[in-house]
Amino acid sequence: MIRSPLMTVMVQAVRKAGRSLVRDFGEVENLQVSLKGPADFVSNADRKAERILHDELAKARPAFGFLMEESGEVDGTDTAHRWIIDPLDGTTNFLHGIPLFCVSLALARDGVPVAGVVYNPVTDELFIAEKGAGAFMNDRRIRVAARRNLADSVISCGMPHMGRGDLGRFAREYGALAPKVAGLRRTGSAALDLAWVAAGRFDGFWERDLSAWDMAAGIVLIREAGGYVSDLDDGDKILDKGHVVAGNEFIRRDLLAIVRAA
Ligand code: 2AM
Ligand code: CA
Repeated sequence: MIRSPLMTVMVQAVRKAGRSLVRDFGEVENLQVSLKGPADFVSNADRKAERILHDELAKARPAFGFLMEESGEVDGTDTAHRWIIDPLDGTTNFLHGIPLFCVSLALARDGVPVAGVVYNPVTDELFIAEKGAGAFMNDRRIRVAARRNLADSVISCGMPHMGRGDLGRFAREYGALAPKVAGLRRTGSAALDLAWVAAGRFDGFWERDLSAWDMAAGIVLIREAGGYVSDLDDGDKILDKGHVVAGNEFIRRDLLAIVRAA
């Protein structure tokens, strides 16, 4: 496949950040001895990866703005274009030596995500999509799964923890879905979940209380993989509202109906 100049820039930046994360991931196990050590080490790994992404992207497109998990917003002179960056999605997994985390990078044009890259540097799986150009994993075209029935579907989700979110509501949603699906999963990385829906590994996904950087790249991936993604009010304000439901046409619709009724 031929990558656009924009996608080439994005992939280079994400791979460079990924190399830094993998080096640090290799050190995590050695740090498990002290309690505070690993957390500090991981937030340092996170900031280092973000700096790499920022510097690479600023060099290639000096006018674009930024929205970054660690450093917040940086306005660009080009007000239409903004990078949305999560340098390490799945931080808790990283901290625990679980190889389920990724770099998530999106470009938004006038607030709408138009290009997305999700990269798991441990498995070297690179998910990329640009509006109108399809979605790919390691240069092979990906599509959302074709299953039409929840009963055959594996659905991923995010759950409230550490006192955040509405645990009671999540318990009702989970309770309503569990008897109706082939399997429920929770990986700990929303960006990876969305990429896996795009690749047809998960049939659907829903989560509340997310941030724009967890979802922006995944939204492009799902849409370009022929899938559907909305907020939990069945609208388009995913990034503003911070909740999301995704799947193919049928699974997203049925998943949304059950979650909303729960
Ligand atoms: P993170 O790994 O970058 O923190 C898992 O349910 C998802 O929730 C992950 O994408 C994770 O992103 C995100 N998450 C975890 N803790 C969070 C917090 N305190 N605030 C917002 N999102 C969080
Ligand atoms: Ca995140």
